[in-house]
Amino acid sequence: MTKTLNIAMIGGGFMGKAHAMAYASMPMFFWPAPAIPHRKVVVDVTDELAEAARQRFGFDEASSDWREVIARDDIDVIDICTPNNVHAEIAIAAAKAGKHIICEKPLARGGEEAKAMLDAVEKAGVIHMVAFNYRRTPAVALAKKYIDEGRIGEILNFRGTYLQDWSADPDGPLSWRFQKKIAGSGTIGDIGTHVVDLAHYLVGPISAVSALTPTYIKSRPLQSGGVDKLGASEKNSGAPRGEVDVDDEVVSMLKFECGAIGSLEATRNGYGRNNFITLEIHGTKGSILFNYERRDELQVMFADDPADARGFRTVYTGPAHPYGEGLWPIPALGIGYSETKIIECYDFFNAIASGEQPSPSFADGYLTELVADALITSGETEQWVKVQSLTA
Ligand code: NAI
Ligand code: 4PW
Repeated sequence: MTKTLNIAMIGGGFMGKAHAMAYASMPMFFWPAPAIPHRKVVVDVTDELAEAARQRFGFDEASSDWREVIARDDIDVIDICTPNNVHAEIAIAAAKAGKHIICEKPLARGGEEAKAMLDAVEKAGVIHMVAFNYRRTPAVALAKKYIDEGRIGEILNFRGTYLQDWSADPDGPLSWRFQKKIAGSGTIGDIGTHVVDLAHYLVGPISAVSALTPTYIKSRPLQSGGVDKLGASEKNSGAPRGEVDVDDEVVSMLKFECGAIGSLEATRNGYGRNNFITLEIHGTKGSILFNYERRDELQVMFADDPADARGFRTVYTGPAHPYGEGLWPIPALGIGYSETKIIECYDFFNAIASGEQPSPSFADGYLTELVADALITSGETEQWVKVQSLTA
């Protein structure tokens, strides 16, 4: 009989929707499931918001008090889907209560908070995961497989981009993503950390950065509600404006511990770009190219191909590739954002069932925060900055 684990999900916004869908779908894709996620309680800031989330996302109960929920004996997993400012407080309380934890990215507002979270989960001995879901795209996991098998040789260069345009309009509201006290940083933490996670996953730890981190739009109209609609909410040029105190864009050169070099670019102000995550990786025996907007495909070039057949080929991910056993029966039926969250849920529940920490764990999330800190410092000083070592 497959075990059932009770989930308390804190935060019923965009990620609340994605995680609730994953809990419902995971056993439908991956069967037998490592455990059945049961949507027990959803928490939001008011009773009204929590009740709306309960009805919409299929939870048994609603609450506006996450502390009370964490203290309950019948909750096995705490899922943190709130803005970044409360990740640490909730995760540390959940660890102390002995709950397994999945926390949305970025893990925290910087290295110091992330370290406190890591210490708490390690002390408690619970399973912990940070929700960098893009590495769960089957084509990205396939790139990792090729790299681990040495199919493209030693990695020389990693180029990663994450380009969007939802914040390019200066009259887009001052949501929590533009406030340092809530988000920690701007583009760096919000989407740059996804690229850092992908770089760490595919190439290994980043050791130094040299970044530029401009803020283009210095003020935005104040927003009434708390939920961030990512530029889709009302634009109100007449409303009182508040200061933007985070970066709009980051462009950085990278050095990796393994000796590879690379670059990272992330912006939310790049008109025409939507969720343009691209990875181009050159090795001594071949190259890999991935574009999330064509996420069923991995472009690969192997240098030992016959001379008359050299060039990038397109591999469509399917049953022969990572996670293919649980997804769709033939390639190119279509992997979506939801599938990355379903796979993430599967890996998290596998970790709980096996007792082995998943990746990315809070340790990985902490390392990513150290790179984010280095990017911020480098942007402020316009100098190369070494990433603090995990063991320092
Ligand atoms: P959102 O603004 O859509 O929703 C946040 C929800 O949390 C709201 O319902 C809000 O009322 C609630 N909330 C705020 N403070 C709370 C508290 N103290 N207790 C209980 N509920 C609280 O935000 P979104 O987009 O869902 O982002 C949440 C987190 O997920 C952030 O850390 C963000 O960086 C991350 N995220 C990750 C994505 C990914 O692809 N992995 C995509 C989007 C967001
Ligand atoms: O984590 C990221 C976000 O905060 C995302 O994956 C996309 O950009 C969607 O929302 C933002």
